[in-house]
Amino acid sequence: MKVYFCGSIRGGRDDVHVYRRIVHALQSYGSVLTEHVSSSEISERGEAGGDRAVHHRDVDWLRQSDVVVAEVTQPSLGVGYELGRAVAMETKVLCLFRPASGRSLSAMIRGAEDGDRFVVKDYREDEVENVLEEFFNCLKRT
Ligand code: 6K6
Repeated sequence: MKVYFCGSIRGGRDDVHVYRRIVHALQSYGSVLTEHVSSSEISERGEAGGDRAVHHRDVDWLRQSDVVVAEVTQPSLGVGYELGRAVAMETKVLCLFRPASGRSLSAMIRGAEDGDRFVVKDYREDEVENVLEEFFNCLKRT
């Protein structure tokens, strides 16, 4: 299974430790095409290389993916864009949001929840492995 993980880069890197934990857990379900998003080597300025190349490579990976998992607590234009593209491709999406952050999730993400292809899950950081296990178990049954 190919998994596309989304997390904020230029939107801010405060949650990179959470991304690392999620990517580590995701690797037990399949191959994570965007492991670099969880790397502390990538700063808010992003990795080296042109923006166009990054965009085209990432959209290509999105097309190849069986499932998209996004950590959406830190708002990010890029993550929102990837989620919109994933919906258009009819790819299964899991959005993970931490209410303990004190933030309020965009209505365009929360409101896209359909309990099937687009799932939004509120969680605490220490629950993330269980949340992913439940999601991938359900995915296997569909
Ligand atoms: C390009 C040139 C210099 O820096 C960059 C940025 N590097 C990126 N590399 C890989 N993926 C990226 C990059 N920038 C954004 N993304 C994708 O968008 C990732 O898959 C993230 O999920 C999402 C983050 O978007 P922003 O808007 O927070 O950066």
